[in-house]
Amino acid sequence: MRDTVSIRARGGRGGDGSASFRREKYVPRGGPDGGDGGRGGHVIIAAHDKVNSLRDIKPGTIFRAPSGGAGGKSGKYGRAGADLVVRVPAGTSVMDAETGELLADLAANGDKIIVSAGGSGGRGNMHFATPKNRVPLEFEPGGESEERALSLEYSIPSETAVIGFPGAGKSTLVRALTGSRTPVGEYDFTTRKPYIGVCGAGEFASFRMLDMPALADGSSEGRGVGNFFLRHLRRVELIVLLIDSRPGAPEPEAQVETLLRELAAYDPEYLEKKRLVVYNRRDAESALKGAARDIEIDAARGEGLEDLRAAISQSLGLTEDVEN
Ligand SMILES: Nc1nc2c(ncn2[C@@H]2O[C@H](COP(=O)(O)OP(=O)(O)OP(=O)(O)O)[C@@H](O)[C@H]2O)c(=O)[nH]1
Ligand SMILES: [Mg+2]
Repeated sequence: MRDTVSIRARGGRGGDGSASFRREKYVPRGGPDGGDGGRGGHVIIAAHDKVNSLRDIKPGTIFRAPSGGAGGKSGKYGRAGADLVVRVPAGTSVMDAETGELLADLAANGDKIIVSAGGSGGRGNMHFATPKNRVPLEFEPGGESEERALSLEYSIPSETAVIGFPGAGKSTLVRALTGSRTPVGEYDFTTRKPYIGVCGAGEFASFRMLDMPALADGSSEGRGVGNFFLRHLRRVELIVLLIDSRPGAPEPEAQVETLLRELAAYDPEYLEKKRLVVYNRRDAESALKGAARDIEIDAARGEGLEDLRAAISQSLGLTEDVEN
């Protein structure tokens, strides 16, 4: 999965204006009739729901839109250069690679931005006639477009995500709640990349949930699969901290502390998101004596899932108070 890519974009050059004169019988030299050039094509980046990642965009590609056509005789306009549309998945941020400025967040299908506008068409000599100069030879050349260095960053659009220690049961939980096919395994670090599922919440609503690879002490230093996947928390509103309560696992408070520290190491703003602490494996009750807990579940047996679904729906403001 490629989540970031650097590219360049350059709109088309504008077409030149034309310098021409009417030819009329018996008139040696008619008035100026040179038309305007057409504008160059824009380079546009657009979110499209058939695109799921940035992997098809080759790093370093220069996207060049075609030039506008030159103006012609008899006031004819040059044709505009076609726009070049680069399709990206919904959830792509577009940044100016030189300044780091966020140019657009293409969050939803159809969102788009012109990243390099085509040059304007030059004016034809029609426009340059004056009472003093009836035979202007001047015309304007087409405008140039400015090449831009861009970086694209994709983070999966999802309302919620589950993070936790290796083997805490994150994938089991996301499968149980959403029916996603995220892999479940006996070994630590089974999940190597984020998986998404959709969970129904009442008749009209649903939320998306990301199953994340394990986060552990040292993920920010590359332990396990590292922490690259935390990029995909960016659009998440609510983070579910799934606590492993197997005997021998660190104390719940210590797990929460480690998870928060690892989140902050990636991006301190992540600590401002809503959180829900969930204890997996009710069968290991003894390990949890006295611990403050929001919700307990047994993901494998499907216990407590309704409470969890309700708590998430409520936190996201999805709880129905719709009549009829
Ligand atoms: N008894 C019991 N076993 C569970 C529960 N949840 C998960 N397991 C088992 O624990 C193992 C790990 O579960 P996963 O869902 O893959 O855990 P994970 O947190 O996604 O693991 P990583 O992706 O490796 O971090 C699997 O063998 C699951 O069947 C539970 O609530 N109760
Ligand atoms: Mg997993």
